[in-house]
Amino acid sequence: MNIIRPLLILFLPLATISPAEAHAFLDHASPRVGSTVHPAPTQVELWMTEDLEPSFTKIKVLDATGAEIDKKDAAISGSTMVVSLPNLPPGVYKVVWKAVAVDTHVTTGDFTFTVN
Ligand SMILES: [Cu+2]
Repeated sequence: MNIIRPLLILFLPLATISPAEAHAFLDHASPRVGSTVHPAPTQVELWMTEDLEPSFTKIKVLDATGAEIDKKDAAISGSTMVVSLPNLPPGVYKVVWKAVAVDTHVTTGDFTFTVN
């Protein structure tokens, strides 16, 4: 038991991130997470770590009041999702995403970017 316990602690984290359990997480985004950009972007694009199930994957861009300001034309292809933006005045915007990987696992996340 004295030997087995440390071994379990060592190998458990490796088991939970095996490829079969891979979920779609955000790899990188344009505009970049937390960035300040000028001029205002015309779209937000997310590159995920896994291929996405288009019918259930969602991306929204919200203004500081929480109102959705994207053009609701989200397009999902492979592991990327993109949505168009109107002319954005300076301010802080929040990107909210829900990704359903082709293995049906759901992940969600959000980040902000600033237009100045
Ligand atoms: Cu998964």
